[in-house]
Amino acid sequence: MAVDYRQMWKELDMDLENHDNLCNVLPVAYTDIYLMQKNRPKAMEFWDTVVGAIHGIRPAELIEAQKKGQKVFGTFCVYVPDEIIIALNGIVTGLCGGSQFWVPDGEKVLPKSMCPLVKASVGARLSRTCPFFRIADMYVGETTCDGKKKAYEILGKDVPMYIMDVPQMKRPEDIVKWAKEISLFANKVEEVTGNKLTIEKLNEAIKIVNDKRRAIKRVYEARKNLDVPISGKDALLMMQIAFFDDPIRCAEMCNKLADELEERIKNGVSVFEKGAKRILITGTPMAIPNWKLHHIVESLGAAVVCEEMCTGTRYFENEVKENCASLEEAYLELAKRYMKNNCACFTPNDGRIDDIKRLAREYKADGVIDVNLKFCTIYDTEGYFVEKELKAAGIKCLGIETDYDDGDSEQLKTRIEAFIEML
Ligand code: BJ8
Repeated sequence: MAVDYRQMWKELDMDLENHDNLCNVLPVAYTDIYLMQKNRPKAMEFWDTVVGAIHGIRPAELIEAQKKGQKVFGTFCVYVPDEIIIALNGIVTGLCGGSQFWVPDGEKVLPKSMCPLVKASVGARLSRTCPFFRIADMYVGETTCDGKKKAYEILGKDVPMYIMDVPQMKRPEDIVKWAKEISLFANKVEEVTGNKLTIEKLNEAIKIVNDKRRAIKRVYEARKNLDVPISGKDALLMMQIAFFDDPIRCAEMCNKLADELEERIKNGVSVFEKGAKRILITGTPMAIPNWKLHHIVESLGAAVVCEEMCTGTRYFENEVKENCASLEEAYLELAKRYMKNNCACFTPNDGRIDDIKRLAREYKADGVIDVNLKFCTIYDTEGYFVEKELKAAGIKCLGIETDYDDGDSEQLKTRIEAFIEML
């Protein structure tokens, strides 16, 4: 029997009427985009259940944990080290908004010429229609792009907000600075949770997060195979939910999915027609429920085999050294790992171009789509190098700009179809 979460949402002071509007659109979109796919891995049933009650199951778990004294930290970026929060018995939940539904509420306080991810995140909070934004005891922001920095000032008027100062370059002194910033963050999380950080606890948390990375990596490894055992859409969904789920359960479910995919590979099972063109997508992150581009690409018969983005390889590649001897060593090791993320907010950011070329090779991509969320200046500008360098390497690339609205879907379809035909 379906559980009724209305009382929980009421207690979270959500706008129930408006939330109903959101709840009415999601299942229709999910059925069209996900459930109509043929030959999906059976293990995806877990993610179907999660999405089926996305504002119910996990929020209820978080509230239960809060009743037992745990604190929930909402984050917006893959530079924030989950390990610190987990080591202090806190819970991490992603907060990036991926739905057009929240954009108009964001636009009430933000310029229209801001990226939809920021507008949707602020809109989700201000419209009181996302339980995760209601539950989090503290939001953790970071100094990445200008839009986020300014939006955090607005959110910070509404909820307790802590900002991590991310360096803009990757010189050795920047890594040391980031290690210091991580130690300051640890102090803050200690204060909020009332717990004391020890190296034993931090080592345990490092292992938990590495295990999660390894499990997700197994799923991605399976996508390198010529018979692709999982659609890009399903892999993206697994990634998106990883930002919200309990890390141990996440690893368990991803490993289970990977087992099935490896079995499929042995049996030559593919979810795509033979000869389907293989596409690597790079660019700005795709927060749930932003499935737009994957859906368009795969509806045209091509296979998305990899995402070089924060909802993709940047989330799980590179592990943190385990079994550190002291907190200082662990902070430095965390800093080293997190600074291997290649976000366009860094200058220079050549590592990202190298990654795209490497991943295109590893995943045997026939072409790359560089996607930019409208008004994201940093990724838009970096697109110049992405296209130039890929061209020089003989890799076909299509640069596109889009947002959460479906208004440009037909136009995108035409461009992407022409690109796929040309591959
Ligand atoms: S590490 S990509 S998660 S900052 S799309 S809000 S950059 S204007 S999300 Fe990001 Fe961290 Fe970088 Fe990843 Fe700004 Fe661009 Fe919007 Fe963006």
